[in-house]
Amino acid sequence: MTRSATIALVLTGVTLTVGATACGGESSSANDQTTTEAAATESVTTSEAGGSASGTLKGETGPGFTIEVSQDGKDAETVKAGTYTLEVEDKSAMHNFHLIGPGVDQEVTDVPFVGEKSVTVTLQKGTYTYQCDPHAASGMKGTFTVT
Ligand SMILES: [Cu+2]
Repeated sequence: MTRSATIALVLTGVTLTVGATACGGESSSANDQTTTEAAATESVTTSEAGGSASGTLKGETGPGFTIEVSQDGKDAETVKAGTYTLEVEDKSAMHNFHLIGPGVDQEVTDVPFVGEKSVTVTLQKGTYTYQCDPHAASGMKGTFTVT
């Protein structure tokens, strides 16, 4: 009995010490730091997205030997730099949709794929080429300029 009583006291002491430490300044300051960092990261991300143009681009490949990228229903020729949702509609198992340009080299849909896929792309100033790889040499490609 004496031995288990001692163990119980020791355990209680350890628990109290840990509890006191956790409730002390260390814990709350750690929480404050975490909150501050998270808030900072969020605001940076938001201001970057808000500061540049952003929106949606639509890509279409197939069903014939045609490929295009449009913005607001018009053929995309000039697009502002920023982060975009690129929605690609692949209408044929013969074609793919591949976007190549500064910082981007992405095959959004592969050749056998048919259907829709959405990806996020960050466009920088320069010229981007979208193409169907198997048929790019026969003209199944286009470009747009990012300003
Ligand atoms: Cu093709």
